[in-house]
Amino acid sequence: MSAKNTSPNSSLRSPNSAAVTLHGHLQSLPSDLAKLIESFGLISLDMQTQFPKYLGGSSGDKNKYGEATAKLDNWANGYMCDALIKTGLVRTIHSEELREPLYHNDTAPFVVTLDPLDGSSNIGTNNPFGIILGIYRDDLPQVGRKLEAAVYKLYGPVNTLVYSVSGGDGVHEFVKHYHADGHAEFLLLNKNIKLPKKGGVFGIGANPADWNPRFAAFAQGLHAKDGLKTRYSGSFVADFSQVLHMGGFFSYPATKKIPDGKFRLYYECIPLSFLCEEAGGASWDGSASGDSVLDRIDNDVDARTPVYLGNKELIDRLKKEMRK
Ligand code: AFP
Repeated sequence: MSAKNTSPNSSLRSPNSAAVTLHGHLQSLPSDLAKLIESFGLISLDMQTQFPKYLGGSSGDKNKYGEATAKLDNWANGYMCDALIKTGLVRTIHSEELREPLYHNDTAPFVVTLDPLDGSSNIGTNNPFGIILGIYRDDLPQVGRKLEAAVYKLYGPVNTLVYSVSGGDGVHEFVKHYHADGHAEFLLLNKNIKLPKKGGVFGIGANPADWNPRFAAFAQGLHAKDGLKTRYSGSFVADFSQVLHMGGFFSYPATKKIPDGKFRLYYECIPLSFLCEEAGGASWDGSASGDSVLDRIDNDVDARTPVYLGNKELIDRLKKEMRK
């Protein structure tokens, strides 16, 4: 069977000058939340102009996971943390690249989780990478269901921002647009995005030789039975963006070597699972109880988790096939 549905449900195009701005779109939200999401967007625009200065491989340091960090990882983390603190809206920052949480202002309304540069191994090859932000009102640890909003930035051929808020009206995508006078702004590109009913692509990390045989059989079926195309970029944000627009499946599974998975529950998996579920998809943390990633309870903010997300029908089928 050949792939039938690889054209995205929603797509990149040039917004017209009457398009809704991110600022305008956020006005229905509580003003503190609107300001934090907008500030994050503006900070990410400033950051991009400086990326070329911080290329050049490894920083020589390791992060709390024992992984070598790139120069751009460390710079992006410092820049984003400083700028978020300056908004006055952030009480605590938990970052993938900070050994300890950054406590700042007891009276500020939000606690955030940050992956300041998701997909660092793509820097050297000029492939896409992004930033992932989770926003909470209460202190962490918390189950993902308590998330107030999730936002991701994707630096691809163009620069996009995708957000959704709890109890809001879906997942919305904005694109960086240059006005005639040269100033840049985010304009609405796709409103209330839903995963297409029939998936188009799938991406799976880790060494296939280490996959659980039942999971390997499921993955083979995605190709052979469902006609999905394989796409794996090395950046969770970029891979998730494909699933969001084209439908399908993404996983970094539990394996023999990494039974707890590789991805970080709070910094990566909760925000992107939240966006997936808000867009009509589903997520699973690999647990026998069949929990969504958003219901996983882990008191360690630095914890890892297996992650499986995408079209609900595929996640349901995977759970069933793993139980056989
Ligand atoms: P960081 O760049 O934030 O360290 O995360 C990268 C990542 O967790 C995720 O974004 C990628 O999809 C994945 O690792 C790539 O892992 P592999 O290189 O093992 O495929």
